[in-house]
Amino acid sequence: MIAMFDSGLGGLSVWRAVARALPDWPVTYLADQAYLPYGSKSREELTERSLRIGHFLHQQGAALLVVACNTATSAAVDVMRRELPIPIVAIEPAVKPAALASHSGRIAVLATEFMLQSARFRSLLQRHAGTVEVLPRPGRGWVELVEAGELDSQAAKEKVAAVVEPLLAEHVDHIVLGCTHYPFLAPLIRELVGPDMVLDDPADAIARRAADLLAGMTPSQPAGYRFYTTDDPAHMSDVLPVLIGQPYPVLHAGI
Ligand code: DGN
Repeated sequence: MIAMFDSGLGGLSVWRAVARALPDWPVTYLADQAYLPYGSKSREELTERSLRIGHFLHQQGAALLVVACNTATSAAVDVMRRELPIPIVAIEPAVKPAALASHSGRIAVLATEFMLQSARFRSLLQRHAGTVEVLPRPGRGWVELVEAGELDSQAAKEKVAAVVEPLLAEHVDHIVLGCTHYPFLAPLIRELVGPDMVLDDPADAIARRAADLLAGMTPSQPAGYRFYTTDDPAHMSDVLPVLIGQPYPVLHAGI
């Protein structure tokens, strides 16, 4: 089985891509909603949660772990790779493809405060931004909107505009969606930026990487999707159809 986790429901933007690319594989998704938001936690807390979740999912039979949370990657991916006996595919903001493709030489990266202040993000910029100027911007309030399944409300429009409108005068030609919650707000971003702005979402690249690592392996369980939350399953069940178009039962993980 392919296991995935995020602080909440944002990683479902990666789940969509993985489920599409690997239809024969069962996928188990865990939302650590009892500890959301990750953006305001310490590195120690994020490492502790990521390892606990990784061990839980490994015990459930994971052949591969997808870290569908940029913030968890930035805090804990090295420790996870050392401690967990399964391959790990970890999402990171798509700075490299955006910098390579930018014509204006200016790109924006939207992510959590934690991610934007992390050493891993600085290193990502040093390795891949080249001569491109990078404008880092936190998507304040966006995670909460997606968690509530509020993708089109007046409040959602205002919170998205507060971050995106100031970018319009900055001559950026790419907006990197560096938090897995943000692709669910892409339609609102698109309304503001028009058709020519590129919105970089690494979900499909993550799915391709997972497919490469699993090539030649056969799943030991039948295909199908399982969802866990560390918080109230009723809330996640209500929001799932808004985000992925269909309902699924949600189990509680007491970890
Ligand atoms: N979805 C997470 C990410 O990609 O960084 C973070 C959400 C959060 O908990 N702040």
